[in-house]
Amino acid sequence: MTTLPIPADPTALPQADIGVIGLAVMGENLILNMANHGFTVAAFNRTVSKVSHFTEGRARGLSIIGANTLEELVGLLRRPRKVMLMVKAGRPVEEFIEHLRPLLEPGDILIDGGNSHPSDTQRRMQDLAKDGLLYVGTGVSGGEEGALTGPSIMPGGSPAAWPEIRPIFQAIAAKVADGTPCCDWVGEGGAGHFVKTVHNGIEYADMQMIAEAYHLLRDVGGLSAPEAADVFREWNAGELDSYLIEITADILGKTDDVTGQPLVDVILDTAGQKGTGKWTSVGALDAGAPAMTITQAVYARYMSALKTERVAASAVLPGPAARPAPDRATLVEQVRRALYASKIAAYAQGFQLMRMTAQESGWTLDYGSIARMWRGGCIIRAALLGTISDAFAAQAELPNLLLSPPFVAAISEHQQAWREVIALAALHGVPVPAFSSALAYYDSYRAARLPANLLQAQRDYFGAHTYERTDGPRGEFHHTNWTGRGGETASTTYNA
Ligand code: NBP
Repeated sequence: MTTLPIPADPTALPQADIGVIGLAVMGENLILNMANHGFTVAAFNRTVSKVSHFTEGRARGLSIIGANTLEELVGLLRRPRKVMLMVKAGRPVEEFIEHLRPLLEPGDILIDGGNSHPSDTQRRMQDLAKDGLLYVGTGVSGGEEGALTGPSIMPGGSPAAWPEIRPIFQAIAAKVADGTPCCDWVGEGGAGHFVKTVHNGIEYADMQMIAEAYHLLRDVGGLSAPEAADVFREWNAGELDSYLIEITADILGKTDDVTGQPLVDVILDTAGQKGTGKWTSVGALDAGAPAMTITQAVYARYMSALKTERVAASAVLPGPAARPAPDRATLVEQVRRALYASKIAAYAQGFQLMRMTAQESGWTLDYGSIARMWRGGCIIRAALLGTISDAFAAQAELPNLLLSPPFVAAISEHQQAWREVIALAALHGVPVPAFSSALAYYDSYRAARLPANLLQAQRDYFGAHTYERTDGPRGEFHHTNWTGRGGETASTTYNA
């Protein structure tokens, strides 16, 4: 990291409530949000020219003070000093911590508001505690607009930091209708960044499910983008009410200035990613949590990136014979129901993953509070989160959201359409990996008897991995000499 060798201003007084490093889209807008709420903010950026560009531009006339060096930034801060990093995750965060560490004193607070990996946050918190420094890893969701007008903020780390940063964070966070801020303490160590990671995993699933609904409307129903925009706008007035449905209606209604066609039709069908969906999936695999729909959404982006191969394969691989589609009104309503039911299953997976990881990590997560934090400001904000927060208020230890009475009722009302839409998609050759994995999750979770008895028999057959019997106590393992050629020795039993 290089900073210009401009000396710290010796006349600078410690007058700022917080320092923010990173003047890209998130940092700039968060700083403006803080200043708009009466806080004085010191600002710094690796490329120092961006500091004066900001203070002389968008920040002009506001309580925002530019710093040309880290020393100057630290010198501007009231004690305990609070420094928030809004930079690219990974190496940049590591380097800023290294540079700031000798400049800070015990009790000072370092906050990482980027999308860092929870295990990095956990490690950094433990390491900085050796110098008496408090560390907070916080998820910030809501993109550019949220950062400016009210994001959802999910802080975790050193608990002693929370009373110090709470007034700033809760002031700038989004508020739900009753005024509750979409920001509360999540838990120790990497808990805040973990919850943000799961938020992003759910976001991947939500976006993929919406894309599949659009694909069905387009390729089975024959709807144009503006027609689909009207459908999404209508859906947004009902139980699907959410930010992502709302912006989808806007996107589908937008015309390309160059061609005059719907803009969405001229956008190449390859999706990028910054990795948080993959982290959620890897975390789910590590925790043994079946977050199937979130993982399918990650795979769907990988598949979309194979554009050249897909185009070549489309000329070779046969699809199903053409068949009539249901009438438009029926299709639209069935897809709506399938989308809502799939969404419930995807959120259930995210909350199940959080519960399983929290147990392993020793965190006490408040799931109702997490749902409330996601009700405003963030990308997955949705009316559904109100029902989720109520479900945990009614039963804090709810093992799975699918079991909550309002969701039992919603799925029993929608499941027929859900099944028919997935069958229809298969018959028309339209891939719906998120919809179908969500239904598979639902059907697996409600199955009192899965075919894993056969898997276990196969494992015992070739590897003497033993099995438990339906007519015996749990934990009692048996081995069968299936072929008469094997011995009686069983393999060690463990879960891997
Ligand atoms: P970026 O993720 O694009 O990061 C830009 C900032 O990182 C700039 O200040 C840049 O300094 C600095 N930086 C880079 Br890039 N490489 C650096 C290095 N090697 N050493 C020091 N600084 C370096 O900005 P963003 O989109 O505002 O996101 C900031 C954080 O918030 C990220 O972790 C991101 O994942 C997270 N986030 C983003 C969004 C979003 O919607 N964009 C939403 C939620 C969370 P420079 O100006 O000198 O290049």
